[in-house]
Amino acid sequence: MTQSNRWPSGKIAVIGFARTGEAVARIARDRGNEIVVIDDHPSDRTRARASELSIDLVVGPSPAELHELVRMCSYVVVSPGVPPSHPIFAIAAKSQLISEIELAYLVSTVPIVAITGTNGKTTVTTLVDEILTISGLRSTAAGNIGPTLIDAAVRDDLDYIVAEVSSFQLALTHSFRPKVATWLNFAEDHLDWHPSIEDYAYSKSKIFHSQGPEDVAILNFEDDTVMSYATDSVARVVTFGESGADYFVYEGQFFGPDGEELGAVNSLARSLPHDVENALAALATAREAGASPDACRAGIAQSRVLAHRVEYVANIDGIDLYDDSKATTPSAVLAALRGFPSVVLIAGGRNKGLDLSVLRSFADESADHLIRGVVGIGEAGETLVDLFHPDYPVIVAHTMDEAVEMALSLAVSGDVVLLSPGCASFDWYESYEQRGEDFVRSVDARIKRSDQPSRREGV
Ligand code: UMA
Repeated sequence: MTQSNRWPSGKIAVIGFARTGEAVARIARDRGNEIVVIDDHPSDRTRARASELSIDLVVGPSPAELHELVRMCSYVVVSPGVPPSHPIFAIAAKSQLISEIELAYLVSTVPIVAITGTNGKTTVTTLVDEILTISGLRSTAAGNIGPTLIDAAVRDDLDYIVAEVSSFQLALTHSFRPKVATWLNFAEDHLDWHPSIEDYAYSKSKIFHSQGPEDVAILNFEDDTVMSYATDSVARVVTFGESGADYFVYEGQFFGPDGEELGAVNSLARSLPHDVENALAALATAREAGASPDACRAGIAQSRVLAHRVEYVANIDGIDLYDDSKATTPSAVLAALRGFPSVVLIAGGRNKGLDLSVLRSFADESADHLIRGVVGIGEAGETLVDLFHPDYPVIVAHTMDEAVEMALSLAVSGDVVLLSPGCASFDWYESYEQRGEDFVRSVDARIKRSDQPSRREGV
């Protein structure tokens, strides 16, 4: 196996033993490093997995114990879900603290294409990987989707790794250097983790920090925050956007900088405004990584709507129901709302410290998009309802079944009922996937009860 000579020697500490921690511990141990693995609140599954791998888990050490444990470590790899208030951030030296993607970069021998942004990361990462594969390049998607980045990075049978990377992971990088780095967009998010919106933006911008002149930095031409980092880039800057950018749309076709045609907008599985933007970003990224125009066109034609992202569920009495459970920020909800003329919105959940009032402003200011009513769910349900009351019909629901029922009672034929929560799912569910599945289950149950024709295929 080709080995990168950047892999560190010495002892490695791992904080958090879930997906990230397990991959790091396993690979570091295989490479001969001494490891110390710490988890503050291990689940039964976590404990069982540690014992299966013969890893001694240190559970909930005190700050003094933690200090002793990490004192002699060359690196402390912190899982993304460990918050900045964790004592490790005061105990370890800045140079010791890294994320799994930094370690993955140190071990990797193949170029990394990295994609970040507030919304659309998984969709774009998936499409880039597909286009590169159609081009005949050996590629895999990794990071938040598929295997962890470090699991992909130790493989020696790839030409490219296409990685979806989050601000939590980028925050703890020192030398992470993607060959092609794409920043899709920026909106308020994760303010329960980042101390400020500026810190969140700075963490995202770290995707470009270690790039060199032979690398490519791809930025959204229509996003002022993203573009404000263009001048700092040492890499070759490439932009995407409806018009005026290197990759653009003209008369329903996607084009690249040399005027090459990269596919038709109407060949996309769905072409809501954010679908077009995501496709353009994916085309720019794949093309700059070496994909052929033919592969770009084929990739666009084969693209599909990913689960829980404005996914069509069913029609009940002339009302289309969509599952957009993946929308965990208000900006993602706005992107979905822009796709429909008339919506009853089911929203709420655990707010990540974000300003939900932008939803009300959108409803008031957007002449082309009617918000027929709002059903509030979860911890933020009351807040949402208060935001819209008394000018819009609003109800708080206490279960997903109630939410579906109430939304249908507010909607009229031709409307869309959209589950697009704008919040995390962890108040009622373990994940946004589980929340979306519960919505679909509830819609199915409603159809069965009313003896409707069964669900039809997506439109
Ligand atoms: N833990 C502690 N101490 C703490 C907090 C947590 O020990 O103070 C422990 C927990 O007990 C648990 C472990 O840390 O055992 C959890 O770590 P984690 O939350 O980082 O979970 P992982 O399974 O390692 O998943 C992480 C990413 N999680 C987060 O970003 C919150 C996954 O992204 C990612 O897929 C995975 O690494 C591999 O790269 C999830 C995500 O929602 C899917 N990401 C956000 C998003 O997509 O919007 C950014």
